[in-house]
Amino acid sequence: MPPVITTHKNTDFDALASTIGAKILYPDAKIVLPKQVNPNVKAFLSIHKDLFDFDDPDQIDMDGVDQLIVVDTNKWERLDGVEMFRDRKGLTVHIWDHHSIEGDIDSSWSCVETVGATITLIVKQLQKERKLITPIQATLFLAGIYEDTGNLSFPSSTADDAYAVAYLLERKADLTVVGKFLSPAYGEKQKDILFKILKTGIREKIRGFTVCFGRMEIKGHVQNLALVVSMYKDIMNADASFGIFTTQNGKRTIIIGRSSTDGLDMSLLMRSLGGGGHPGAGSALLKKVNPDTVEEMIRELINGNQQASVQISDLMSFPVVSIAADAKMQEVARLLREKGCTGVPVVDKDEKLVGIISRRDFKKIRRRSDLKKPVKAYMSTNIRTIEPGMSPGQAARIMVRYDVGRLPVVAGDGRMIGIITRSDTMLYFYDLLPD
Ligand SMILES: [Mn+2]
Repeated sequence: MPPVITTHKNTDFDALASTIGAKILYPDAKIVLPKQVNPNVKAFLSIHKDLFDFDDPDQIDMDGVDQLIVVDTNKWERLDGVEMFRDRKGLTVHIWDHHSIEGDIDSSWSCVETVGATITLIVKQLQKERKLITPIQATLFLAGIYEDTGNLSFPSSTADDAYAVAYLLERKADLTVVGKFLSPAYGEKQKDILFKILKTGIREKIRGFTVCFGRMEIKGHVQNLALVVSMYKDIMNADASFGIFTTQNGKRTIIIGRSSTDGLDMSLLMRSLGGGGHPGAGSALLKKVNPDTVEEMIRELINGNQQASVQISDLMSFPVVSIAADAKMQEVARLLREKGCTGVPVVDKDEKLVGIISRRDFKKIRRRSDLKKPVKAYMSTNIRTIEPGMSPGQAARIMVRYDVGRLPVVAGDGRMIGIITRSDTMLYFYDLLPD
């Protein structure tokens, strides 16, 4: 009996490509696609369907099947049309997947690696077995990698994904076709919604982030709402945007979030609302809620979910070398020499930050006796500081905007509790932090 290849509901390009790729590895297998596929995949299939060998599930004798190949997922609940296999005795299951989250499908063999796309793993195997890939197959496989890795720009992308891309281009993958099917449909409906929320939405500062909220009642099914929310964020030049869409007279509310800052993790935020997603994108579906309440919940989550992501307090150095405001300039000179630094923060008796004194300030010294004068006479009081709960991204932005290499970290009561330098933030961005 032929094996069956299947994949997850709301099939995306990676999932579709992986079924076609798997069919080359398991030539006599039949492909069973879920009923629900993503809109852009549907558009692709409407043109290419005959070129690929899909099977009508009704035409397959499912009773005789003793091997199942699952690609791009490892959870039963994400499959569709293969329920009869769930408790089948003697069924051999192979899994090809790139999701690190553990699923509930027991496999006798699996190829699971955390690469950007499942099709990357399959392409690697095809290459190893020297299987022929046609230009159209190469095009579909490339679309799979590009969609899941954001054209190799998402942090989940790996060298293996890039090698697979190179190989597929060599096999004549067509970038024009890839671009055409990956650029999502932005139509009249989406445009109307975008214009409406641009007009009625609100933009505000929450915990230092620019966040905007757009709300709308929608009728019927609208595709690609996520694209609208993403464009909304870009046009408003915000760190994050939320679309709160109600349907059927408030029976259902879908919340879609997009974030372009590491300080606002959409997957954490949406998980708190019962949904999920990635750090940059997430969504949740709520029943019978007031949009006002939803907005308020999101505000509270943003204000409260600081512990989730890396904060300045995780990166800063402390204790900080500092000097008292009434210390003499000659003491400063000695301290700078000893510590080999270019400047030190100045604090008052209560450890409150009052200024910063650096080598430059010594230029203001005219005669020797000036060295006996107190630091507060020479220090600069125009200081940029940062709060411990802010994100490394915010620190980097302040450093770039004001051209400063170090930021004192000041707690709510004005006490200086640490300092963060350019190299601390660089370490964070280059992932050199110890776990
Ligand atoms: Mn995938």
